[in-house]
Amino acid sequence: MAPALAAIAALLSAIAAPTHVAGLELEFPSDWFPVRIPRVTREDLALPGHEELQRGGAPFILTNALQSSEALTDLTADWVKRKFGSRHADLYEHGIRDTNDKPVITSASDALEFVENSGLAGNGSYAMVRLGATQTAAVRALMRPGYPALFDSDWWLQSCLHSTAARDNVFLAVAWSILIVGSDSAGFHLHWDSINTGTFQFQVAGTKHWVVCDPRGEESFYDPGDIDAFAPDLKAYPAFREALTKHCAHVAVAPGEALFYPSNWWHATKSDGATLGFVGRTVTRWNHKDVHQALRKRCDNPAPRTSKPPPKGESHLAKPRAPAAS
Ligand SMILES: O=C(O)CCC(=O)C(=O)O
Repeated sequence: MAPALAAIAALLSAIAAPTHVAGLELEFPSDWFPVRIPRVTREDLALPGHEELQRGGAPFILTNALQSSEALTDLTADWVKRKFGSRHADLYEHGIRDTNDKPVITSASDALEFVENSGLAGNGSYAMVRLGATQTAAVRALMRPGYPALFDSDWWLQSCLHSTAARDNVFLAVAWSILIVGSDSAGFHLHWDSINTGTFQFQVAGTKHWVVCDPRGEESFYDPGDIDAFAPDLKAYPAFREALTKHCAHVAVAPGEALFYPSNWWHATKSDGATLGFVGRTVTRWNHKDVHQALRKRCDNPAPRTSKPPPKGESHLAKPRAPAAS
């Protein structure tokens, strides 16, 4: 074949070939997920030219987030049980596939035990252990050196909430800081996080797949929980093709890495193997006014967080629903 024809044939076959995601047996058409999320080291992040990332203005992956820290060896499910076993955890027995998956509130020990056993049975479940300010500090201590300044907004909370008890209340009420333990294939449906913070997740164990979508495309995202972002039903949700081909990224975050995304970015996840992550929220120059407003609004109008009104006929005496995880 003439070289020009061979080049065109190679190009056409590259365009037609689906992108194979190892491990999860996921295959995506090659025109999906055009958004690129930069991968940077801690050293890169500090360099001039990375100001937008340093300030939390765009998503990125920190590739050596846990390098030389104790977290990779010491922050295990057993450590979580030993340190925080008697704290409350939200157990999602089937993961969080849509907004109907509600948590069972139980002890962290029982939740982690459930997740371990569900992994052995081949089912994806999630345990989320909400941490107060003191527990968060204990986890962060395992992540030094090199904990990025962007992921620490204690200074902001301390300037508004003067006691540890008040900060703990906010931490627990809005899931400011959580340990999230999943079994293979556990995931979270496509959604955005409440109260407008930026969010980061350190991947401590296992690999987690993420679909991360720019909110400028949210007209095509439908409602949180409608779409399985890893296997979307484009017949039922045709506008989501626009999301897939223009506004979303797919990334796999490996142990030792951390993903950051700014406020309002939509995201969905799937665990590849057993996973353990440390999730935190953060306040940046882009979002601090909105976070302040959102927290005030919650204090002025402390209503239960339900995305939908109760079905007709549901008794007002029905068991209250636990708040959603994020
Ligand atoms: O880790 C996950 O599976 C999802 C976490 C998440 O979506 C969140 O923290 O908002």
